[in-house]
Amino acid sequence: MEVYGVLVFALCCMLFFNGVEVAVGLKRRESPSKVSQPYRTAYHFQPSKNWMNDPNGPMYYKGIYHFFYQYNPYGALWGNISWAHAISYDLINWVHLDVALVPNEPYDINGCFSGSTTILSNGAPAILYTGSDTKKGQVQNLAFPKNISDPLLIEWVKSSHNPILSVPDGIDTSSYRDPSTAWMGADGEWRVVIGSEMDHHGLAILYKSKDFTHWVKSSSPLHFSNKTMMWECPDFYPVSVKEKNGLDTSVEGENIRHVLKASFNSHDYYILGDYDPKTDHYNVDIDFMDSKGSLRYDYGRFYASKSFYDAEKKRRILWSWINEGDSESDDTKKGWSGLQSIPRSIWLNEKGDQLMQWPVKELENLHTRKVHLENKQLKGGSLIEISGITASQADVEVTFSLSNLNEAEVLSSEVVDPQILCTQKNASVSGRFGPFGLMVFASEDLIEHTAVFFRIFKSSNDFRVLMCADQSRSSLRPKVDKSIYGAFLALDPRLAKISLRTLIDHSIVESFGGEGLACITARVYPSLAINDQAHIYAFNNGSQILSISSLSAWSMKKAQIVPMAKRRKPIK
Ligand code: DQQ
Repeated sequence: MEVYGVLVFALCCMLFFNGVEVAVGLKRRESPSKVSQPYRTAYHFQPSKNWMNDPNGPMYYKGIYHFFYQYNPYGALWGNISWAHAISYDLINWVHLDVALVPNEPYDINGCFSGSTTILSNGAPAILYTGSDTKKGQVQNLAFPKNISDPLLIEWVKSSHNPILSVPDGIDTSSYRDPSTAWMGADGEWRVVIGSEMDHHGLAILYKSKDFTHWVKSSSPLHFSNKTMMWECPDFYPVSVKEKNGLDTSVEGENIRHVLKASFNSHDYYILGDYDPKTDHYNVDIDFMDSKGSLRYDYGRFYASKSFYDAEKKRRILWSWINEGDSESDDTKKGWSGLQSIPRSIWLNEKGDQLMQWPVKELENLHTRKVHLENKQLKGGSLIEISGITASQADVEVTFSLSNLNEAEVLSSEVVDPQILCTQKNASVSGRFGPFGLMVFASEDLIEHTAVFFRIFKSSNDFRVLMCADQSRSSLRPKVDKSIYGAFLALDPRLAKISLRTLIDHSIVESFGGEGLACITARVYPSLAINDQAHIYAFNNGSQILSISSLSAWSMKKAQIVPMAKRRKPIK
């Protein structure tokens, strides 16, 4: 096994990767500028500086998780788009490696755009990515590891066949990108979809290949929609209807349904359906933007996501780009832009009509000081502080129990946009059951706070649970985004308690309602409630009494996300 020698830096720490010793140089952290950095996160993935957007090609290979992402090595704004690369043993602590793909060929000189990895039949990985060529036209390219016995996969070689695909007739060269992970069909041929737009309709163009290099376009796309524009970053994968375990992308058989995700309108939407691997026909239940409703991975900031199958732990993991809600000049000042979500396990719910999401279990290894309380009454108009933990760097899980639900407010209309409802009835608007939930990044005087909360409504013979993330008072700074987000939780509050898990990390508030039924991610930029000036409260601003059946909150340790020191040549 290869051991990499290192140049010695002033501070150096070693991470041990199952016997592969990776030397990590903790060079004195270069602050991109002299500005203070209250918004850098402690346990969400981010590079030490510069621009980051889409997650690309996550995979598990020879005992190591690999993560690539769209990156500008030279600045805090989008540009010079390259594939940066990091590795991990637990999806939480990471070592940054050399950039894997840089735009240096005529077929990608204007950017190595998004794409995916596929583990081929011989066990070796391949990258399919979009290149922006000399004329800024989009083409598809292929790259392979230089040395497949290197578990770190440090060097990647672009195929001499590149570009392996050019835009088909009828498609604009600027609307042809983001190849998915490939899967194998019933005939033993590979399939891949590419995001596109035709006649102002979003579509996933389907290609087939016997050798992964020569691809033939199928006569029909895998799917298209006349209710959306361009689809970016399509993802297509099987889910089990019987168990929470994830499935490898090529798995077929009984008790399997397929998810198609497309990124458009600044959100990640998904649909469920049955895929026939013989005909490539995909028969969907409820289509994108249907009047019956649209499913989204996350109802806040969450875009260009990508999933992968973790063969080690038999689960499907979802990553997503969480962009900034401040201005470009703020990003230039702070020297960086963009976060990744905490990797989430995803699986089909028991009813089979939506996905569930939960932070990967490994995150709990960062739990440190814990506070816990049970059976605590919260009268109408009251709040309690969750003290004793680091409020700017925490993981909070709370379950509320309610009684006398017949007293709930009546929701007059059946079809209501949850975001509009959360905006009309924000955290300061008192109701009956709700708003109740958590106030995070709260200043002592509560002038600043971000509220993640619920409201219960009665409709004709049903109940509806609304989940909101209200950023309207998240900052005294005038020019940062203060949207209010909303989603309905598909649960019956007569049968289930209402739970909320919120990951709080300096400028991100990632919330999971109803044990993962709905997620809302917010980016906030408090000016008072930063670092040890931040507080967390559980609150009830409704008139009805309710109780906290259980609340556990932990301070979170900082994840190790560190650059690899410059290596000398590998020592055998
Ligand atoms: N970002 C990439 C594109 C993709 C977009 C460029 C989505 O490949 O369509 O950085 O955020």
